[in-house]
Amino acid sequence: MESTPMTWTLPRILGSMALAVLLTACGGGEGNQSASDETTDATQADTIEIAMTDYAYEPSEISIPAGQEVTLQFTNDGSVEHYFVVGDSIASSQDGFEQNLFSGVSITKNKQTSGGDDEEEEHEEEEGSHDNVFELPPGGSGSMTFTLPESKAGTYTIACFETTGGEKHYQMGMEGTLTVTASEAE
Ligand SMILES: [Cu+2]
Repeated sequence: MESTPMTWTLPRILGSMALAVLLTACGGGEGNQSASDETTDATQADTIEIAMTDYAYEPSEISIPAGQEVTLQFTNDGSVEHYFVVGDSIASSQDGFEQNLFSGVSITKNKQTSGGDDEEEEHEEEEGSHDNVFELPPGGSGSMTFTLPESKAGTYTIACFETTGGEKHYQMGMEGTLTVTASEAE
């Protein structure tokens, strides 16, 4: 009975020594670890919801931080197909921008369309070459996820190049402003 305190005290001492060794081991690597933790925090996903209507974007002014993964979540609340295109100045052909914001940027697209039988929609999805354009049929929703490099910092125009009644949507007010903010600016 007297030996009872000894038998549990020794393992306790050994246990706390082992713990001390573990803590020391962890502490040694802390310098590197905290640096990568900060990077993880900075790239935390951010979601911005944008509704497309006849004929506007809501909101029409959005701000996206460079160097961070951002998801734009779209819904088409209008009665016709709408496009989300971002660039500098509108080309003379009026079918797009001279320079697209997303050129050279890898984008992950995701679409949910209520009318899944629409042939035109399927065709456009398979095409996959219009990386700079996000189009949605009426009632559709979808998202695009990307990380913009710091070199893209600046102010851009958002416009819809779909035509209804002989007029481009952006000419009817379906345009907006997208600002890419450099991370050092804050
Ligand atoms: Cu439109």
